[in-house]
This record gives sequence, C-alpha cells and structure tokens, in this order.
Amino acid sequence: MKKTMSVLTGALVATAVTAGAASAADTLETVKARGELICGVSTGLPGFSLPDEKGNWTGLDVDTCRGVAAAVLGDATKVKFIPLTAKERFTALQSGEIDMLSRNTTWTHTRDTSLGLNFAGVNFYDGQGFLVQKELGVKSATELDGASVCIQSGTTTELNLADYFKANNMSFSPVVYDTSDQTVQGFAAGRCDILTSDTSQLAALRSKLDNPDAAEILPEVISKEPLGPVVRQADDVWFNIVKWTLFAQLNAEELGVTSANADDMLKSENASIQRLLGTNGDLGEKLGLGSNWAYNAIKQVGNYGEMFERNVGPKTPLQIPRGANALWNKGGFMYAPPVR
Ligand SMILES: N[C@@H](CCC(=O)N[C@@H](CS)C(=O)NCC(=O)O)C(=O)O
Repeated sequence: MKKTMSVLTGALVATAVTAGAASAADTLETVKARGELICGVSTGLPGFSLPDEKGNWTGLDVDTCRGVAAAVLGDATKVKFIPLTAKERFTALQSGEIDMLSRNTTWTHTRDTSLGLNFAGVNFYDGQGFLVQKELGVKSATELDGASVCIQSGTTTELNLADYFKANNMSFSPVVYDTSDQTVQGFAAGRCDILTSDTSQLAALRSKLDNPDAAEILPEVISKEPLGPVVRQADDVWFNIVKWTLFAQLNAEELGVTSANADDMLKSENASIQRLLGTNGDLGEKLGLGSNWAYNAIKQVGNYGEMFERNVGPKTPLQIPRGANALWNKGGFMYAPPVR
C-alpha cells in the first residue's frame, strides 16, 4: 500500500513539474506583456508580507517582489500579490499561477532539486525557535518532553521539530494548522503547550496574544532557515533577473546607494556605482532589461538595508537586529557577487 502511494505521489509531482516547465521559459515576456508581476506571498506575516485594510501589501518579501517589478516594468507598484499557504506555494509556482514566490520559504536541498524550482537567493537568514506558555515553567527547549506543539503544515518547521525531538529523546504531539493566524489562535486558546516557527515570527505572533506576558520565547534556535525568492527552473533569463535584482539591492547598500541619494549617485565617479546604475556599461542589457533596471529598484524600493530597516528592523514592531542579515563586511552573511 505504501509503495502504491509513493508511486502515485511521484507521478503527481512529475506532472506538476512538466506543466510548470511548459509555461516557464518566457516569464519575462509574459510579465512585460501583462504589465504586472504576479508574486506569491504568505497569507499574512508581519514584517514579511501583510495586507492592510485597503489591501496594500507591505513587508520584506513584498519589497523583494516590488524590486523585481521596478527592474522589469519600471514601476514597483505593478505587482499583484497572491496569498498562499505553505502547502499551496510550490504548486502555484510550478503551474504558472505566479511568476515568482516570495514567501518566507526556506532553501533546502529537496526543494531546490526535486520540485522543478530554483532559489534565486536569500533575503533573510532565519532559524527555528519556540514560544511557550509561561505557566509550563520551562526555560529550555530540552525540557519539552511530552509537549503538544502548534505548528503549520507543509513547512520545514514540521520536519525540524520531529528531528529535534528525536535527537533529544523526547516525544511530542503535533497540533497542525494551515495558516499562521490559525496557529497562533490555537496557541492562544490553549490547544498546545508550545508554538514553533521561524524565530523572525515569534515576537510578532506573541504580540498578537491577548496577554503576551503569559508566553515567552525560548533561547534555542534549532535550525538554519535561509529564506528567499523562488522561480521555475528552465527559465534562466527570469532566474537571472530575480537573482540580480536582489544582488543589486545588496550591492547598493554596500556602495552607499539609497532611494534618497540614487539621483545624485547618477553623477558618481565610482565605477561600480556607474555600472550598477547604468550610467556606464551594459549590465541591464545582459539581463534583457533597460539600463536603469537597478536604479529603478533602488530608487523606488531602496537598497537591502532600507528594506530590512523599514520592515523588520529595530524601529519596527518586530525589532529584529541586523545580526546574520548584516552585510558580509559588517559581520553578517549578506554577500552579493560584484557588479561587473
Ligand atoms: N520557512 C519555513 C516556514 C514557512 C511558513 O509557512 N511559516 C509559517 C509560520 S511563521 C508562515 O509563514 N505562515 C504564514 C501564513 O500562514 O501565510 C518553510 O519554508 O517551510
């Protein structure tokens, strides 16, 4: 029985990949003809992708989409956001429903190799952590034996949880939900002792509780979660555009180019800045875009540091320090290949 199931699942995945490949090769042309980028995001995650009452989306993942829209269409507002659960996200990309996925998605071996998809970079280095009801009196994740755990389906979170408990000879009972809101509501209603997710989310989820003081975040970070945008395989033109838009925004931060000074920087004597902003060289053309592709992304959306500070940084409700997400020359992991 088990064997039949896995053969069936394999066939389904293969079909999905083929369908995706058929519609994959011309994403740039499709987006230009449509005049709009269709970007898959989460159903609602503070700091990453969240709509307000008027349907305006903000967040780091949203800005990652807006950067691509500015680079390709010259207008960061020309994006349609499609909210997706963790379970729906890869099928939506494979089937061509969306042009790119920018939904706090962890880059893993399996996802990169067996789904017909490519990860185009990392826009946030995350890790998995735990939020616990204080009344449990627990101070470390190693004391969680027998706990019930609120968790989202279709995530690396689910897989890491099982690994972590097994490695520490502990048992747990999962309480599984489809969206972040449902997960936090389950935790708030006392359906589980702990909630686990990417740590970037724990403070925001805690703040949504009626009584945030009744819960606390444990010190352990149990996994690596490099999050970033994803595209379909077999469309290298589009892959390069999404990858290099993010690299352009990282290089802009490194070179001191911001949304505020981008116009002045058009007169810069610095050769890297000239190539980045298209006042010299033909880097835009090599991507199949106009010479002002990176200028548009930086001017309209900002460099990576601006995106980080605006959405998740210390002055936002998430209050996340740059840490691992600082540039490589400031003690972090963010390192973009050179603009030349
Ligand atoms: N990074 C992990 C977890 C992604 C995930 O879906 N996390 C949940 C919990 S923080 C979430 O983002 N939910 C948002 C939503 O429900 O739309 C992955 O790629 O599997």
